[in-house]
Amino acid sequence: MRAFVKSGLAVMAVVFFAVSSASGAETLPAPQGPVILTVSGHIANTTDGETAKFDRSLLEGLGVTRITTDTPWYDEAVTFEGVLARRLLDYVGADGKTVVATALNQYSAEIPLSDFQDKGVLLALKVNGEYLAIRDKGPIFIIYPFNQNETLRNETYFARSVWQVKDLKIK
Ligand SMILES: Nc1nc2c(c(=O)[nH]1)N[C@H]1C(S)=C(S)[C@@H](COP(=O)(O)O)O[C@H]1N2
Ligand SMILES: [Mo]
Repeated sequence: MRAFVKSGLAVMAVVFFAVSSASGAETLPAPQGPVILTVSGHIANTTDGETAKFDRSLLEGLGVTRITTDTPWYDEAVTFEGVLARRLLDYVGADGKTVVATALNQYSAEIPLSDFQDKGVLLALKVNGEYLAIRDKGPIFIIYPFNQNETLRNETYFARSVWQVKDLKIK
């Protein structure tokens, strides 16, 4: 009887594995708190079959990284804390060429996916230890490591530094 139950479970596990790997898609844990970011478009893994929605703790669960840099938006160098954009791309299984980042005020920028993969872009949630308030460029500010790389210190990358980000679409 026990062996029967065990082998039944083993069969179910194999079937489940086959189904989940056939599409390569995973269901990600659903947000419990307020949704601050929705990722849509060409992604394999979703929270609801359609998009990947994140509350703050799901995002921070991907691992928190810091960048200290000068920027056009603060008088002095500040320390940003958040999630590396490439970690988010891996987690949602992003596959594409471009990310369209849209802000709460409907500003949007097209960002090459390669920036997120190779340029150490941070989805910043905090500045100098404090969560970014919406009135202060929160909840998410796309930040490049400007001080580490002088080729980033120009209008092209400043224009991709979207603040009040609410939505990333992978195309
Ligand atoms: N949410 C949001 N992010 C944005 C913008 C915007 O209007 N809204 N402007 C972008 C552009 S075009 C540039 S050059 C810089 C400008 O920052 P500044 O307006 O503080 O000079 O932020 C970028 N990020
Ligand atoms: Mo700009």
